[in-house]
Amino acid sequence: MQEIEVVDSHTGGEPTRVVLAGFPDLGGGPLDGRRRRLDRDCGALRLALTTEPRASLATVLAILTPPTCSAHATGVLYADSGGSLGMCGHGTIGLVHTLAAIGRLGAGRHSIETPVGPVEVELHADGAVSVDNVESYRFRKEVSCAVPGHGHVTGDIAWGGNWFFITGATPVALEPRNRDVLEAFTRAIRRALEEEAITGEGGAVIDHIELHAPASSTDADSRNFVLCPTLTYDRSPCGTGTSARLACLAADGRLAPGETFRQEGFTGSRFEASYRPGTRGIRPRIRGRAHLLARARLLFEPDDPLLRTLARNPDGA
Ligand code: PYC
Repeated sequence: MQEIEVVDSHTGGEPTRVVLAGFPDLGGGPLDGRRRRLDRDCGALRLALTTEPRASLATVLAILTPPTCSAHATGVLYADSGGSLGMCGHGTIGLVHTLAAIGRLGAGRHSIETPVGPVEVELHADGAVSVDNVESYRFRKEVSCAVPGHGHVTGDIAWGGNWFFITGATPVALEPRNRDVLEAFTRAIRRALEEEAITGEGGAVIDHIELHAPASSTDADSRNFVLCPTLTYDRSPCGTGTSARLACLAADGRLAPGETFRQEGFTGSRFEASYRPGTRGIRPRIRGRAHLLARARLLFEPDDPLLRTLARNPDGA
């Protein structure tokens, strides 16, 4: 019987499942190559680890993989039920908290290798984690697409470790009671971008849609709703989404280097963010907290018909 050892945590409500052992060997070499092998060969197992009955649809996997050199504490591949991710901010916070809790990482600064480049992390004495994310930048400003039932919606396209379409044009308040409307609206934006062939740089699929509005409390600067590739929303304020938003604010001269930006997520949890100037855009720093949920050995019986169903349709649940 196949066994996979995991530690589950959440960062501001968004689940991270760190895969410690038992996942198929994805080979050596650059992490983007291992990411392609994950997408090509492991779809059914990825779905088995990120969907019912073993997981919530929001679950992001952080699959440990050896780093390409000893400068990095570990390598990691992120994936959810929609596919692999380049980077994941809440997932990196969950990963660092988990590795510290099981004695594999101490306090202080470390480098973590991801398929989109190394990120520096800092484990603080109070348990919070800061992530110095990959360089983030705005690719296109004020791009419009026709969204059925909503007319033309205009937003910016930005990179924060994943590709985002970011808009302040929201049909309803970013409140939990409007979740269904917001999911339907952001899914419709995603479809419209695909239909109009609006992409990130180099034709990259824009697989995250971010809405923003004024914060609901006076001690935050903004509130967001982020649709993930899973087609459900991020329960955390989304680390890569916050990075992409900072890149847009910086490009518009609305946030200075070093200034703190307090991002409230759709469920009310917070990240604190700031940036340093980068070469092309900015170097964002995101600070948040994760909490442990479980350490488990997940079992996969070879005659489980569910696995055969997932193997027949490894691209989607
Ligand atoms: O925190 O970057 C993030 C993230 C991406 C998808 C879900 N969370």
